[in-house]
Amino acid sequence: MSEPVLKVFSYLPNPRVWKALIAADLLNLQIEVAGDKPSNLDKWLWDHQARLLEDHERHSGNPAARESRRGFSQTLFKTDAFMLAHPFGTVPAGFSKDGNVGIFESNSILRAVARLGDQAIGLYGRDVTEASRIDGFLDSILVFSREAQEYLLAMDQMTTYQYDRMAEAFEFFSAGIEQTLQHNRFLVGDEMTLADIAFACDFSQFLRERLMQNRLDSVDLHCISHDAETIYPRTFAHLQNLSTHAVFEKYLGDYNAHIWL
Ligand SMILES: N[C@@H](CCC(=O)N[C@@H](CS)C(=O)NCC(=O)O)C(=O)O
Repeated sequence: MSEPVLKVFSYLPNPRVWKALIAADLLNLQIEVAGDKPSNLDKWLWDHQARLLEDHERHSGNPAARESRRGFSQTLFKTDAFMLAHPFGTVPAGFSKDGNVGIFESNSILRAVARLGDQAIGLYGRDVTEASRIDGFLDSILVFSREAQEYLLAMDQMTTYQYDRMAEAFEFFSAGIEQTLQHNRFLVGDEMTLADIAFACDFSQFLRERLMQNRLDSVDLHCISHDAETIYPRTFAHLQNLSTHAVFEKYLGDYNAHIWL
């Protein structure tokens, strides 16, 4: 087996990590992944040499102890070196293999993998304009997934404001994906690229809202994507095709099984 080209620390499993792992498999590269289930990440030292903390290290006087910012509610233990490498203090946290450079934002970790791989495979496009178009999709996917993150985290105290924002973001994003799939087999042209990988992982994560309908019942709201297959058939067919691709299936497993029931 070849040497890992990057290291990633995260809660696991995490669709945002799958992006990099899928790309790495397609490029025949290795990534070293460390982490634990979300509720255990407060037991870890967040660092390029992440490790489980000893019980006596887990106290508020530890210089690494920091208030969590987004998606966590516990005190987290992030070293100064981690914060230098990852100014926003988030996971997934990518690192160059020597640990000296932090790569943050899952789409940028994905880009890093593609840049480290064989360009002839075309995952990051065939020329500068294609690569820029892929970047455009990655940016749109990030905007969508940021809204989805806020929405999914608010599930137990949903407000009309939050719900309406998500509904609008979902409509805007899905309409764009549907539009482009009228002309291409993949999001950019007729070959799979980083755009398809990020789309599959982030769109799938948003669609977990369908498994949370009971939490919306109390505020008389219907999950936003119900019936979306009929409005955006190409988008859902694309997700289904990608989900059954052997490399995607390796990481997504039955994550999307609830969609095709
Ligand atoms: N858009 C980012 C999202 C990363 C993010 O927001 N991660 C959250 C967990 S979902 C985090 O690490 N929070 C750390 C904290 O709460 O301090 C990505 O795709 O990497």
